[in-house]
Amino acid sequence: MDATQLRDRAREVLAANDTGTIVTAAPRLYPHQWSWDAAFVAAGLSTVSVPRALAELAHLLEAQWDSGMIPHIVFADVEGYFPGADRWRTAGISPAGVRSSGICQPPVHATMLRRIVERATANGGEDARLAEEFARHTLPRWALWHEWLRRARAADGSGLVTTYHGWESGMDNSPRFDGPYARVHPGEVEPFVRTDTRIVQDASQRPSDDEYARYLWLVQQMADVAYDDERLPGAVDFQVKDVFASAALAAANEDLAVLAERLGHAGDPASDPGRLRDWAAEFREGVDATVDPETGLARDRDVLTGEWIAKPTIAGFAPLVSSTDTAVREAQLALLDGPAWAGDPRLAFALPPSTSPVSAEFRPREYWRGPVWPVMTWYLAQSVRGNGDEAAYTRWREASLDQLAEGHFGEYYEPFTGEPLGSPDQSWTAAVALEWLD
Ligand code: 9WN
Repeated sequence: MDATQLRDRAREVLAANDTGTIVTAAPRLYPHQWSWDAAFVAAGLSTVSVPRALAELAHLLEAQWDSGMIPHIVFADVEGYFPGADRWRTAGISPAGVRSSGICQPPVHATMLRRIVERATANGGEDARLAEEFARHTLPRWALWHEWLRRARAADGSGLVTTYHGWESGMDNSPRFDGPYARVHPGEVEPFVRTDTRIVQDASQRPSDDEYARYLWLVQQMADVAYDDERLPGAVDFQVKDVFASAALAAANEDLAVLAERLGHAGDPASDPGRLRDWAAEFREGVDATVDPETGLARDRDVLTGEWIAKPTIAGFAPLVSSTDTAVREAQLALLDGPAWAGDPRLAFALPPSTSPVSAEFRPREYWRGPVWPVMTWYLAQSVRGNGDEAAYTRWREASLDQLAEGHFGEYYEPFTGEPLGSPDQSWTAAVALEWLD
């Protein structure tokens, strides 16, 4: 497929996944709205229609809890995904009329909103007016989201966000979580039937049943305390400081500060740029402090054992998202382009896999244990470009477009063969194609 065909197909995919209310994360596997997917999808949509992009974010914001938490799934009124809305037991906690999960995902929203506003401002006219008005109007809501993350998940001042479930990281079964999950021993889990393995029929591309038993056990533990932020630390068997989500939060605070400065924050103390920049610094420093001097990779930390988690996964490159330390950034870029990562000569495309292809943990087809995720390539690329590294951006753009030219918009890709895996027509993959081609 050439660039024009790819762009047309990506637009078709997003239009086909558009229910009129949301763009589902994927047509069959994920028929609802996911939090970080919605942010990336909105960025891609804004290349086609700024109002449609803003509507996607507005829908997500309607599901924001009173606490400030933005849930990781906002359920549409359809069946077909497990665990569905009932299993989460969030009725009465989520806003009236909203059915949501009870956990969150990485806070990339303000970063994507800044992108959308900048694109709309460049377009001028009605696009600029709508996007700027939307951003000005919703600034306090995004600030509340960031404030909640800091208060409920990082009150220890570590500058690192605690996650209570691998799903909160968005990298569900990454080797990062093998240690913490090995220490989760599910008690009696209410019976369940998975739907994902009916849709992705090669079960080796999805998490295992053992992993799912743990996933559901944690949901049960959180639902039993009604997702009460005060009670979660005493109730949940999985508690990990997530370095990648923390980097996303650092960057998002900076991006929100830029928006507040440009658009004015109308005396709203919550979205004061100085306050947001203090938070950005707190999480940036938190992330920088995790870098392992031996490997050069950032690390998560298991809160329950106090141990660092030094696994060779793409999350180790969190400083590329948040750090302002030039030495750290340059070392990380060299590592990422080197033979243990995107420079492995066996790769079909020189793109970073989710787990190092030369590591013992690497599984080329298994979800977050090895495949290349186009959305991660793009997120890292736009981060390094924002910090002035145009060359890396251009290299990854070309390789990623070569990967996507096969036209299925896979959720993830086998690194050596380039085979699309998981769901086809994944919305955020189509969105990323539009972003690359804009
Ligand atoms: C659980 C929707 C989501 C992404 C995650 C990805 C996958 C869900 C699942 O799909 O997670 O949230 O059922 O496997 O890991 O990053 O947001 O695309």
